[in-house]
Amino acid sequence: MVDSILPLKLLFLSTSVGPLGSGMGGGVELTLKNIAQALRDRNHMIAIVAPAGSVLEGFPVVEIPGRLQSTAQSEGREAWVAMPPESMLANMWEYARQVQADYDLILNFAYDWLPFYLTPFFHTPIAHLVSMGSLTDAIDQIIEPVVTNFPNTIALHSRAQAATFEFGDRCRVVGNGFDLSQYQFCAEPENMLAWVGRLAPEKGLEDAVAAAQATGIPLKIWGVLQDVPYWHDICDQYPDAPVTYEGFLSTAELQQELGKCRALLMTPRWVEAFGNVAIEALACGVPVIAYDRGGPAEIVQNGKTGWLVPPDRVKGLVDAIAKIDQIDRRACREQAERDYSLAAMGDRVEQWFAAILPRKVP
Ligand code: HBI
Repeated sequence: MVDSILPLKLLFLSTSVGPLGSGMGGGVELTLKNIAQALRDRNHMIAIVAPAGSVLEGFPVVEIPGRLQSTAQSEGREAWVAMPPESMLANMWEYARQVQADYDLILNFAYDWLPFYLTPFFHTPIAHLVSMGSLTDAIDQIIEPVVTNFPNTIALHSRAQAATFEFGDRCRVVGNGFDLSQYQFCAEPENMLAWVGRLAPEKGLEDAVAAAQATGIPLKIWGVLQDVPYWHDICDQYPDAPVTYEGFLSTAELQQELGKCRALLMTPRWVEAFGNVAIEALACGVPVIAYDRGGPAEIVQNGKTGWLVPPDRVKGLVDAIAKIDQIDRRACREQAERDYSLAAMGDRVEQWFAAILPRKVP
């Protein structure tokens, strides 16, 4: 517990692209849940606001109706800000405006223009946890004045993500944290590889499939099938690859299956802001083979908890797979416990909030 932080009343505003529990919110769904747990463990009061249909076990959710935002990463740098009729995001922030006086701090998880634009209009301080690297000029340009006029209120997950924004050096890097009691260590894997994430072009799944074909080691794929034509193209391109799509599993089911794998392959085409799945794998004792870019490159300890390979080259993946048995699976679990537990993340988030809020004299 950071000494200057008394129990706070916190309002969490979730991602705008899918209900909590649907998987469409990607890593943010898990991040929001883990931060809520870490802070509730420290006696803070959390209220969560999210799209209608959201479910988060253990937490009441204020469900907001309306049409969801389109995903920011599927637009271009020049994309205009788009708001649908009956916007869920607008409804969410109208709710926040009405109740803001009941809270010490609002925490925004949405990667959208509106929350940043509204920040100066609110009385209650707003903190923003930005979930992706720089994607569009419009979003960069609306975040920058918040960085300047509301110091310490913008946090990111990794230094690599920060480096994609020209104002990145003025943002806080908080990593992430997980309830490691939900992840069982597996010492003896089966002969298979894992790939976990939204099946979408920015995730580079085709390289993992090519590596499975080259090594002949079966590859299990878990995650939301977000881009069906993309997946069908991969299947057409690698008809004989030993790969199976295993669907989108809950954390409990995923960690059970993931733990049985010899390694997790991470093949991002973009600067992955963090790479939650890398921590989930390490927590199960599963080494991570990742392209040397983005968040995973700051997580994987090359040669100790996995291998970092030159980006976008399947040969690097194949070479790393050949030497995966050099990695001690126990060292993987130990790294997760040291750096990415709920307690470690709770400390970082409390320190972040203490930097934003006026010191509350007890
Ligand atoms: N796109 N417009 C928009 N808003 C979000 O909150 C958002 C997104 N794309 C992806 C996303 N959030 C989450 O999947 C992050 O975890 C990446």
